[in-house]
Amino acid sequence: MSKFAGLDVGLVVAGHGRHYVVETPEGERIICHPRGKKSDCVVGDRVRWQASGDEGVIEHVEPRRNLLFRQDEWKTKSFAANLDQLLVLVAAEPVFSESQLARALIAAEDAGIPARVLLNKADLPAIGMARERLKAYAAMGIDVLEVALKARKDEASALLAPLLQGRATLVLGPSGTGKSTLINLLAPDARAQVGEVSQALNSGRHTTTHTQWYWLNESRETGLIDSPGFQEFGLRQIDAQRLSSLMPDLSEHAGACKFYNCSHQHEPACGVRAALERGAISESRYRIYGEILGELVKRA
Ligand SMILES: Nc1nc2c(ncn2[C@@H]2O[C@H](COP(=O)(O)OP(=O)(O)O)[C@@H](O)[C@H]2O)c(=O)[nH]1
Ligand SMILES: [Mg+2]
Ligand SMILES: [Zn+2]
Repeated sequence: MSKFAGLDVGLVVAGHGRHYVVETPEGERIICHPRGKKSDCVVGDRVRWQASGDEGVIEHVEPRRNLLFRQDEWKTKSFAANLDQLLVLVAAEPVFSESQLARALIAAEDAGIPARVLLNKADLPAIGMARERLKAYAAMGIDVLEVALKARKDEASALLAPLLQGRATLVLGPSGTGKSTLINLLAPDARAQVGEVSQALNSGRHTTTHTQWYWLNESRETGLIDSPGFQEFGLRQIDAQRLSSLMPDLSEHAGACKFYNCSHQHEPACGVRAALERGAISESRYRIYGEILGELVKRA
């Protein structure tokens, strides 16, 4: 038995710098600090902690089922741990970066986390273009859902509720796509939840400056995790050789490559480039593959 077995267990529901909010099984929230210098826990972690005055000290982080993170040139940034699924939110407007979308999906695939794409603002005329840009994703077997979180609320919550029920879902997406709208629609007391935590973490603002776990119901079985937007989404944790295997539309054709270690860039008899030429792989997906591969090779 672990030496931490006697300590209280808790769920990390928010984190900012070296301050964390840990929730007890009874639903009480306590500000905690990690023991020692390293602050290596993230939202979604199960931790063992002990009281120290009216705050707490995190003594141990339980082994994770999974961890979604990005690795930029200079730093590694964890999004959340122990996830049941990732929901990548994009919208008709602002126009989304397909590279960011692809990167989020690759990171999820690498971490073994099922992912879905949620396209918001279906009420806007630009939806047609966005839908077009997502065709390749639906074609490779990714669930792409369309909603109008503000314009058609009831329809959106009826669609989403069963997909989220009983799960821990991380919502990722650029700002302005509707993350707050989504949380407020599905977690009726979201404002109270965020207020309580902002105060505790002293971040003092209601914009998303930290990652936060929201419960969608009082029984606390469905969790939705909101996280701040990001500029960069580096994938330097991934081995260049494995990259195409994490992109289902490319990997489908990699078996036809002459060389087992084909980079699909310039080798002869490449199944991926043959598929690209006959239109079975979209040009933007192939371009994104090359762009990420370039970053991985440069590192080596
Ligand atoms: N037209 C339209 N606008 C929406 C919809 N959902 C959200 N918005 C608007 O998009 C803007 C950004 O939403 P917000 O939830 O703050 O996005 P966040 O930055 O991702 O948290 C706000 O002005 C929302 O009112 C929708 O279904 N249709
Ligand atoms: Mg927001
Ligand atoms: Zn190839």
